[in-house]
Amino acid sequence: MFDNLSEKLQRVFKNLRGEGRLTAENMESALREIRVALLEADVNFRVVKQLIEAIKVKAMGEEVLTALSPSQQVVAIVRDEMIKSLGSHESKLRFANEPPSVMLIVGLQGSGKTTTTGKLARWLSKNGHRPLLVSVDVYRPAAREQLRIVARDINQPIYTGTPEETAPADLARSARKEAANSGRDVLLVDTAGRLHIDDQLMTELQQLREMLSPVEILFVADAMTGQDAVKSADEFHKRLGITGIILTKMDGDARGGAALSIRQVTGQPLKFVGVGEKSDALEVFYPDRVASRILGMGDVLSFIEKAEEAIDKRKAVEMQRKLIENDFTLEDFRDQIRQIRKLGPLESILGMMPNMGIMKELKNAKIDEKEITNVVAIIDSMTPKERANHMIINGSRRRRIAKGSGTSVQDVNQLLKQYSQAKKMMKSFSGGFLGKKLGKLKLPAF
Ligand SMILES: Nc1nc2c(ncn2[C@@H]2O[C@H](COP(=O)(O)OP(=O)(O)OP(=O)(O)O)[C@@H](O)[C@H]2O)c(=O)[nH]1
Ligand SMILES: [Mg+2]
Repeated sequence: MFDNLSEKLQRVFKNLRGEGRLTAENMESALREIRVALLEADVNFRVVKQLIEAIKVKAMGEEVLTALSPSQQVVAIVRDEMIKSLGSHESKLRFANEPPSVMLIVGLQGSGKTTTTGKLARWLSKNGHRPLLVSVDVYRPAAREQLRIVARDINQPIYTGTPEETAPADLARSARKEAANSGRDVLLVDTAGRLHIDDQLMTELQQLREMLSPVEILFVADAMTGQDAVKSADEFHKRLGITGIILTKMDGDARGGAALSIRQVTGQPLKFVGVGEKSDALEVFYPDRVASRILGMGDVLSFIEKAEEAIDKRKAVEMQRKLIENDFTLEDFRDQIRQIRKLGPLESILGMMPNMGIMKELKNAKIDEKEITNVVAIIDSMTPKERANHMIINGSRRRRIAKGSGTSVQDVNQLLKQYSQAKKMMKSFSGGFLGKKLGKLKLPAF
């Protein structure tokens, strides 16, 4: 996400660095370029105007022009102003004093409401809540079935209604009763979408709001639709009063404009972003991290959070011990590869690393997922003895392993070489400074 915008801004900053000294003139031209980059990223023009004004006032100040490294200061100013327009700090979900907290999920057709309802339920249950789901989309025949499948996949309960309950209000009312009776503290209500905002839909949503007094009315918007997402959020807010926004499909090549404008235009906070189709592809929206990502500074914190969720802590500690005792076998090597895979496709992990925006070459050096599968297959084809001590793997064993894993002897040789190198590298890590650092992060030093 934000690749293009991020690249353009980095170019502006790089040019500024090349200038050596900042003058009113080169600042003007940098600001012009930043403005164009933002507009091209589909950021709302009023928001661009405000941003540029604020950046200008600060960047043209005496302090910056005489500072030692003015270009860095400009980066910092742009970042600060971006954070401001993104909302300054994360905006937590609200909960009712008396459960169940009802949350209405609303938005236009296909924006990702049903998918997001499932993601939210998963997120809530991972964060100590007990959600119940219900779909009140009675118009599209498959809609309720879709949420039922989503709920089953994430292993969360859903209220499916009785044959008599054919109206949204009836379904919602019974679902709330069910939540209260079964000790569920959050009721997520997936609503119907329309191609355009129409009166019938709005009336229905207003009725649901009156009846349920939701603590949250979350507007789900498709980031790929850029300014249209901002416009419809604004209109929903005027007619219904939304309490937060979830931007979906941020994994696509959305230009970032919606993220940068939606808060300013609606006055309502972004709470989450959707970054994929799977149920775990939901991230809490942190303005400072997103601003860093836009400016190509990476998002190391999101990465660490993701890693911590995926990596089995107990295993990580055990791995640490093995590293220190230099007792790291091929079996451990395989485990580590598996754990890293749990983080998701390697490309999306790389995208979160600092500077990856600029290091296009690295991204283009396509990471071969198949190669990883091969590595696991090769190690699987070894005997436990071989895994414990790679030194015994001679020529005939290598041929057998290649055959067993459907790979070639060269593949086996290469893997053994990689393993020896990793082992050597880890040995030097585990003793020194890096070893301690990695230990703290509980990340396997792969
Ligand atoms: N890549 C990506 N796809 C998403 C994301 N969120 C939703 N989708 C996809 O968007 C499509 C529509 O999602 P739904 O959840 O059915 O949308 P909806 O708003 O419930 O649609 P209606 O009920 O028809 O109004 C599906 O193919 C989802 O997989 C996301 O964050 N990233
Ligand atoms: Mg739906």
